[in-house]
Amino acid sequence: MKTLTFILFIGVSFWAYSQNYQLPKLNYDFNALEPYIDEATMRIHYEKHHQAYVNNLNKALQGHPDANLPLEELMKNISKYSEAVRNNGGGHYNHTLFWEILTSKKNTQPSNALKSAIEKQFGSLDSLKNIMTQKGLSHFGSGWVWLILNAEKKLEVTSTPNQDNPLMDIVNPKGIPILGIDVWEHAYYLKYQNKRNDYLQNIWNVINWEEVSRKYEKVVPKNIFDDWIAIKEFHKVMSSTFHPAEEGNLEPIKTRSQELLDKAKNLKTAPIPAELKPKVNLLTIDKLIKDCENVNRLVKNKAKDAEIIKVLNQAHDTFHEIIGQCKH
Ligand code: MN3
Repeated sequence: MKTLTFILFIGVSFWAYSQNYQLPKLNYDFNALEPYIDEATMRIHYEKHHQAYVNNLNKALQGHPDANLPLEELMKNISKYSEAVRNNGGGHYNHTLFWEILTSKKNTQPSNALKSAIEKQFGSLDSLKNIMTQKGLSHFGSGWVWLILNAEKKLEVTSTPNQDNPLMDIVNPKGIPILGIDVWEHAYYLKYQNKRNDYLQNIWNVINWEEVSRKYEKVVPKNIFDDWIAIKEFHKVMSSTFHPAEEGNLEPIKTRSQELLDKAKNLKTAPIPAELKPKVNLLTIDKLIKDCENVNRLVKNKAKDAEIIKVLNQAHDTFHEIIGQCKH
């Protein structure tokens, strides 16, 4: 009996070991994306198509020394591997990302950082949706439409054939995908038949912008100035007075010392973003206000330039102390 248990144990372990790549858990029910993506499509797409990519990838890499590599690593050097690894590894990666960026939650929105990057690159969120929809419509045959961060970490809309993706070394332009739309017929045909346009219009109702934002911020770390408006405004005045002063031009600080002080005081009265609140030491903000009062007083009293520079330096150091606190 013991021997049998042991053999079973070895058997099961070996089976588990050989299944290096696994179907990821779906965070919602098959019917959660109705009516935009129907239950039957979701079930077949996930249980049959995605499962087949996983199984075939495991088969294609059986006994291969790279059979345990993280999926992203495989993608980056995909030219080293067989066609089967390319198609099924790509299929596994692409669908894993696809499930993550879909949600039943209504009206999710891009974070401030992603929103401003989208507006900078495409004008507006609506115009990005349009560009991606058009890209999907004009893509011939099976493939994917992507929102990527390219080599310059700028947002770009691209498409790839079959199960290729922008991480692959054979794809141009390369980048890190933060949103991918499956335009294979298996993604929409049961509900939409040949009407790819209707599918592409409707999918925006179930895009998880919170998850897309997380993916964006993994690549482009958040700048504290994005959310803390008061420090952004203080920084504007500080940098356009301090840097000229460093080069011997005190005109800006002499005309704006009152403004600098007001912006410092504003740090105390305007709200600090919730995630930064526990980090920022309010005593340091008091210190900054004091430093700026000193600068302003010396300017008003027409003190010597050297004295003004000395206190302005102090204010600049205190400002960086606050920035440092935010980063820890
Ligand atoms: Mn698919």
